[in-house]
Amino acid sequence: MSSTMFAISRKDSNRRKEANELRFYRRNLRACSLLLLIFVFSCQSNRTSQPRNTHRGVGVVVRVEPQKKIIELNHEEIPNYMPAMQMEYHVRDATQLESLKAGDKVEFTLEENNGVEMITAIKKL
Ligand SMILES: [Cu+2]
Repeated sequence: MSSTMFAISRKDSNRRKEANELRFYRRNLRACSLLLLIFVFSCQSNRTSQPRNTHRGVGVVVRVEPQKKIIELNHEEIPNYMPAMQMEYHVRDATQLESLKAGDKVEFTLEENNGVEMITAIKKL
C-alpha cells in the first residue's frame, strides 16, 4: 500500500517537473520573441532616423582638390532636389578625382544623409 502511494506521488512529481520545464521553455520562447521584435523595430527606427537619399546629377568640373576630397561643379538641375548651380562637393574617395580636371563633363551620384551631402560616384562623360 505504501509502495503504491510512493509510486503515485513519484509519478505526480515527474508530471509536475515536466509542467515546470514546459513553462520554462514557453517563458524563454516568449522572451526570445520579444527580443527579436525589439531588434526588428530598432533596426527600422534606425533606418527612418537616418534617411539616405541618392540623386543623379550631370555637370562640368570647375575645380578639383583631391587632397581635400573636394570637387567644384557647375551642375545642371538635379530633379526633385536642387536647381542648376555652381558649388563644391565633398567626395567619399579622393581616387575618384584622379582622372578629372576642369572642363570635364561628368555624371555623379550624390548621397544625402541627414543634410550632409557627399559624392559617392563620379565619372567622365
Ligand atoms: Cu547644388
